[in-house]
Amino acid sequence: MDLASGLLLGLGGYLLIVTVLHFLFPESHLDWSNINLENIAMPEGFVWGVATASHQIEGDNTNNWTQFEQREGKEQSGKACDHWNLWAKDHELLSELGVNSYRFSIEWSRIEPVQGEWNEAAIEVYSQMIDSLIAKGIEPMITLHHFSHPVWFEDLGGFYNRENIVHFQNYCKKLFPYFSSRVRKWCTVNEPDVFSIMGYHMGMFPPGQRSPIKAIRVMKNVMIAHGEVYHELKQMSPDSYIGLAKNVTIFDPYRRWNLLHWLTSFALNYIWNGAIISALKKGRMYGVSVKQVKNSADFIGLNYYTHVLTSPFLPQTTEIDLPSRNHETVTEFGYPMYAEGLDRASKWLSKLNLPIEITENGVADKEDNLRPKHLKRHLWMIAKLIQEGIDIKSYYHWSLMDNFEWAEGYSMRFGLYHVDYETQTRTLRASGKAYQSIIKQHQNN
Ligand code: IFM
Repeated sequence: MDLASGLLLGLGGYLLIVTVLHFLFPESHLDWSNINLENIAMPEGFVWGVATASHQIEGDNTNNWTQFEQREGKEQSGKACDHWNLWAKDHELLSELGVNSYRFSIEWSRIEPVQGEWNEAAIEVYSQMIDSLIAKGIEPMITLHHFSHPVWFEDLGGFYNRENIVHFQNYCKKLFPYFSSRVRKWCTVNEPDVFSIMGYHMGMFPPGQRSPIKAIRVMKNVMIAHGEVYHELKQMSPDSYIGLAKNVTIFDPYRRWNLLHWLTSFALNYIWNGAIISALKKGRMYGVSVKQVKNSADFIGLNYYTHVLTSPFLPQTTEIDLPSRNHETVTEFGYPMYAEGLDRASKWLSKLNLPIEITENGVADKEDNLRPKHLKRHLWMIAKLIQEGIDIKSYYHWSLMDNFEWAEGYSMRFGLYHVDYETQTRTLRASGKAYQSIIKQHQNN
């Protein structure tokens, strides 16, 4: 074969591969102008919720995050939404919205501020919160670890050291019996993927490290912690409904004709998503056994925000606009609004044969220009998925109110309620009214 024929053959083979990939892994985009977003119909029994997390709203915490904020000279979380004092009023906001479930997290650093010393007063406050929700007809869903933990745990090396997992187990086992007769729904951990990649590879979360190898080790350990806690809590209360909240970010090749972009997307999809699914399904992750993770969930929580267009030049920070398709709207966080990805993420998670709870979905949008449309597109997508037979039980909007958005501080506003941090006034946004009215329509049907 001469050089020209060889080159032609190579080119033909390359084109064949990218064409096959293109059709095997389509990146769906809908023409939203032809879709009636005013007609969202969820089945009876669908759960309407909102979500928050302790460190983002409570205020005056002392944990790995406050330590990091000070050490790195970041914006301080400070009083946040002062929810620790204002929670009863915030529960009224939940009633005003009409939600029938509320996902929030318990701050481990309040429960066990010093290793082995339990703060009964803090447990009592959470207990009162639970009673208040139940009295309002709002079912609590509790997250046990949402990015923040005690300083002593961080100083021991946190989830980087496998031998520290037992401390997380002790905290969960201590807390659970106080609430398990009143609370059925539990998330062990929130977003093991974001927690480990942002903290150990991107350096934007505590402990601010930059090593992909460390990030993978931490993700594996967090999943082991989830598995251990799942089995222990199920033994204590078999009727509990326990899962974890998984952030599914979809990685699509930026240039669909570029094999390197495809390869990057496959690698990232595996590291971020595939490894966790494999852990839950097969008890294996990154080529090693994590047997306690196999079958360790009664549901899978899906936190869905966007897709990321990949090339080998990966961004090393979230503080830039990521690439997007020309027709896509870029949100304030710098990533595109892509409700079609919720369809793809849910169908892909449905391989686990578990009920799906949409434990988070929302958008940073100060002026609330995009949020009403964002909310309706995602709800429309869920209704479609349910009609197609995907077992989605609930939708928890992120977030009830503006709050401390981690590395981005207070600059990103995700709330259905606007928060004035000076006066701690909450004001319902147009998107909040839209959600309220969709919930009401369903209650009247
Ligand atoms: O605010 C976060 C939340 O804590 C975890 N999931 C994504 C949200 C928005 O970025």
